[in-house]
Amino acid sequence: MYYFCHPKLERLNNIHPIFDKILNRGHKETLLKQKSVVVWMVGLSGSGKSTLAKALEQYLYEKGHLSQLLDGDNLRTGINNNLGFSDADRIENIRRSAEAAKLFLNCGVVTICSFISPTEHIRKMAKEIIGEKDFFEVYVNCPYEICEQRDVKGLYKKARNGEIKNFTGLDAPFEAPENPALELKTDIKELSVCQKELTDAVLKRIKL
Ligand code: ADX
Repeated sequence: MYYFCHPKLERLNNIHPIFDKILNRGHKETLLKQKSVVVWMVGLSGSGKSTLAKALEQYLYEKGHLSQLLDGDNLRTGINNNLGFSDADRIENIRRSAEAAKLFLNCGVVTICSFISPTEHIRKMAKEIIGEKDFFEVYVNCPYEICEQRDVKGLYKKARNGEIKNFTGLDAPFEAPENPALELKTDIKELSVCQKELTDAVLKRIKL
């Protein structure tokens, strides 16, 4: 269990979750004519996660599928706005985000998550929260040097200049996923090719 950010588990003693709802995930999947899944996009800042995630959301919409995109930068302006980039804060960021993803998953929605999720430990936690069979891990693989050249947000330059601490891949770790369900090498493949590989794999996965 990964509740080490909330050690006071005894607080849960008088809580009575109602998981025996009349309507379950299956009813909602039938309504939406799709199987839900969490597509968990892993990769360095600037690797192309958000671009691919947005393209996937648009594609699914055009095909009549309901999806929800959860993106690190977005959630960090709201539900996670009290968190930074220390190891502990990243763990809490992913814990909350995975719990949010699970709510959408259980509502039958195709949930697209775009987070650096830099370590094996963090991804294992997300996978445990969501459930292994519903966790579709996509590694958006792009070397640090290429992300640094792209530097879409100007963060790599700031990190080099010491203006940002704990920057993933520089002075904070990034461990590549060992066995992702899908790997997209955005440095050597056209974006359109990566997009097609992603949409094909997800469409197959969500067919009722
Ligand atoms: S995670 O490591 O906790 O999974 P998350 O995906 O939520 O990260 O947020 C990453 C985004 O925050 C990056 O795309 C970038 O825009 C921004 N950011 C700001 N500071 C940092 C940092 N020190 N390391 C990485 N990303 C950072």
